[in-house]
Amino acid sequence: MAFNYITAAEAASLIKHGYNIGLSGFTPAGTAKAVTAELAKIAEAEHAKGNPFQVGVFTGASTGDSCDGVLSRAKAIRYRAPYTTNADFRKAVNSGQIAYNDIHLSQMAQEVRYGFMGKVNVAIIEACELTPDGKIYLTAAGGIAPTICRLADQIIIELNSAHSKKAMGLHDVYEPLDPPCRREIPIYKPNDRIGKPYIQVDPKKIVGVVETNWPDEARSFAASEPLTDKIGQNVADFLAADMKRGIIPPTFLPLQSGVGNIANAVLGALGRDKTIPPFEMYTEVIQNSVIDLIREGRIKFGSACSLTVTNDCLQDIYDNMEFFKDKLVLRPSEISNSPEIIRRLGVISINTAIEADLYGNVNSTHIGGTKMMNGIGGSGDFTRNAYISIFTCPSVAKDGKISSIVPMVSHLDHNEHSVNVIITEQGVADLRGKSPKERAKLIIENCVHPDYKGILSDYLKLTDGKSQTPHAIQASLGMHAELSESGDMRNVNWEKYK
Ligand code: 0RQ
Repeated sequence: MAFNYITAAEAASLIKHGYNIGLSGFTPAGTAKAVTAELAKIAEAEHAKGNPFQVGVFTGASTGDSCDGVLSRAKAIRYRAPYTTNADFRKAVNSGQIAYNDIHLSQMAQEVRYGFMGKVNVAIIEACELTPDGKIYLTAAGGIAPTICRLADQIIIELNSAHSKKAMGLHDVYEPLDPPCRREIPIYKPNDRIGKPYIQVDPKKIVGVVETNWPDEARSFAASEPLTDKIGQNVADFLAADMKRGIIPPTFLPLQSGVGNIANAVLGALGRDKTIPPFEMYTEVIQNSVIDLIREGRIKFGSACSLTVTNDCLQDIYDNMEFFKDKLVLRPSEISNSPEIIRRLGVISINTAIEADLYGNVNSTHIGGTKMMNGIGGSGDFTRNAYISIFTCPSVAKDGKISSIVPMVSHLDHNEHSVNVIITEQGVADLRGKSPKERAKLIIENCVHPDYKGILSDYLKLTDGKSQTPHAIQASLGMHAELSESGDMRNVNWEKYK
C-alpha cells in the first residue's frame, strides 16, 4: 500500500480536543517528537481563540521535552499515564493542572487493553522502517507500542532517519493475551526471543507518515562523584559477599538497575569487581554504562525496554550492530517489566529511594508526602518480584537539611514486605529475615548519617519499644513537620511530642 506522506503539522491536525493519544517510546528513547511538538502549537492557537484543547497522553514511560515539555507548557494535557521526569510537567501536576495516573510500567499496556483509561484514538509511533504491508520497525524503545497500535483507530508514523535502519533487528515484539486466556510468557533466560522484530498492523490504519530527522532527547548524566561511587561500591561489595556465602549462585543472577548517577556508579563498581562473574541484565532501561560493560565483556547480555543512552552511544551501537545484535534485545514494557519473568529469572533489583523509614518502607515518588517528583516507574514491578530487592540513596539530601531515613515515610511506594536491603554511602542494612524492630536498629547503625543517628534513636525512645512496629504516631512525621517549619530536619525537638 502507498502511504500518505504528510507534514508533522498536518498529522497533528488529525488529533482533536478530547482525544487520547498513545505514544511509542520509553524515556526520551524512541518517543514520538515531531507531531507532539506541532500539537502543542495547535493547542496554544485554540486556547488563544478561547477554545478548549486538551488530550489524554498514554506512554511507555517518560518522554522528551518535545512531548511532555511542550505539551505541558501549552496546557495541552488533561490526563497522563504513567511515569515522567519532565520539570514543566511536574510543575503542572503539582499545581493541579493535569490528572496524572502514576501506575506501574508493567501494567500500562494491559490497563489500556482492559479499558481502564478509555479509548486510544490516535497512536503516534516512531519507526526506523515501515513496509507497505504494515510492518512497523521501532527505534530505541518498545514501550506500549504494540498495544496502542492494535487498539488505536488511527496510526501516525514518525519515520525518523536519525535512527539507523540497523535498529530493525533489536526488537522482540510480543503481546500476551488477556485473562481468562493468558498463558505463561515463555521467557526462561534474559536472551530468549519469543516474538517478532516488528509490529504488524493493518496498513489501512496508518493515516499518515511524517518523515523526520530528530535525534532522541536522552540526558547525559553527571560524572561520578565520591558519594555515588561509595554507594556503588557498597552495593557491589554486598552482592559479592552474598555470592561468596552462596545466597547468589556462582553464575550470578540478572540485574535490574534504575536510571541516573547512582545506577551508573553501581554498574561501574560491579564491572570493576572481578569476583563477580560476567553477568546479564533483565532491566527496563539500558544506560551508557551498560554498553561500556558489554564492550568490556563484563555484561554478557542486556534485555531492556529502551536504549536510554546518549546519541553518540546510540550511533556507536548502530555502527557496531554486528557486535551488539546477539547481546541486546528491546521488549515492550509489559515484558521487560513483567512480574512473572522477574520472579522466574531471579532478578536482583537496584532502585533509588527518595526516603526510607526505620522499618524498611520506601518512598520513591513524593517530596514531603504531597508533591510528585517523577513517579514509580518500574521500581515497583522489580522490587515486589525480585530475588533480592535493593534500595540506594544518599543518607542526606539538600546539604544535610533532610535525612533520607525518617521515622515514617511521608508517602509509601514499596512496603516493608518487599524491601530487602537499604544501602547509603554510610553502609548496608540487610533487612532480610529481620523483624521490624531488628530492622530499625540495623538501619540506624548502618545507613543513617551521623547527624541523624541520635535524632532517630531518640525518636524510638518516644515509642513503647515493644509493639510489632513501634511508632509514636504524633511524632512519626515530626521530622517532615520540622523541615517545613524551619527548613532543617536537624532542628526537630522531640520534647514537644512527649
Ligand atoms: O533534588 O533535583 O533539586 O537536585 O530529589 O535526587 O539524589 O539527584 O537522585 O535523580 O536518581 O532521583 C527517586 C527521584 C531519585 C528517581 C528518584 C531531591 C534531591 C534532588 C533527585 P534536585 P537525586 P535521582 C527506573 C526505575 C522512581 C522511579 C524508578 C526516581 C532530587 O530515582 O524517580 O525507580 N525513582 N524507576 O536533592 C526532598 C528527600 C529527597 C529529596 C532526594 N528525602 N526530600 N528532596 N531529594 N531525596 C526508571 C524507570 O522506571 C523508567
